[in-house]
Amino acid sequence: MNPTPLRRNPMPDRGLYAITDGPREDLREAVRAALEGGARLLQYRDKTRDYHRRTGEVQALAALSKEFGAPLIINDDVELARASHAAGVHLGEDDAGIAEARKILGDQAIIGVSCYDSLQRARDAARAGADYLAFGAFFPTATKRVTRHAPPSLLHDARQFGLPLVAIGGITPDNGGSLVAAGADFLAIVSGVFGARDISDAARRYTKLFATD
Ligand code: TZP
Ligand code: MG
Repeated sequence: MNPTPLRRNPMPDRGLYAITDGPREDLREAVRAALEGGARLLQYRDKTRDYHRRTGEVQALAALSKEFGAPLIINDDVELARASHAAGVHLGEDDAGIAEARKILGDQAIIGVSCYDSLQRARDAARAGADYLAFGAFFPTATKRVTRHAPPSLLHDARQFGLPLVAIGGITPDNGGSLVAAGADFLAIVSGVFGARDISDAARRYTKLFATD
């Protein structure tokens, strides 16, 4: 018998996926506020190459992630995820492949993959062992220059892969409900949470979109 290995960092089932917008001086406080507002998954996204600051920030966020029980995912950087014992990594098309990341991070890691607007990329990622599939951008966003736009129907079509689905790109508390209705398990948000004057209140508004009663 091969018992199913216990996952050290199980994915939550659904909810707000808060993605950081640093560098910022108050990163730790901002992330705490997002977690207090109900974020269930947390991603450290920092496009700089400042190794020391990045390492220190990830350490601080790992402590918060543990305190709130929200797994910490590192954007792009498999090595930082490994060194910091983060829950996992998020990979885009310019990052490491899934097999390589799995080899480095192990069976228990959460490996999320950007699929943009492509069902075929999602199929390939699912076959290669991804733990969640991310699609977008669904709406116009100023956070990242995007060339591919995903229609909400893609979420419905991607249900066939049996993996958690993440929606990203220009999502607000007003338009997010339509994506949850279309099949998104997680709403991944940068500016709507971390650009808000009251971060925990903003996070709470997204969290409410997942209320079942
Ligand atoms: N990938 C596709 S759109 C996007 C990323 C990282 C930016 C999402 O940011 P925001 O501020 O929630 O629109
Ligand atoms: Mg990337």
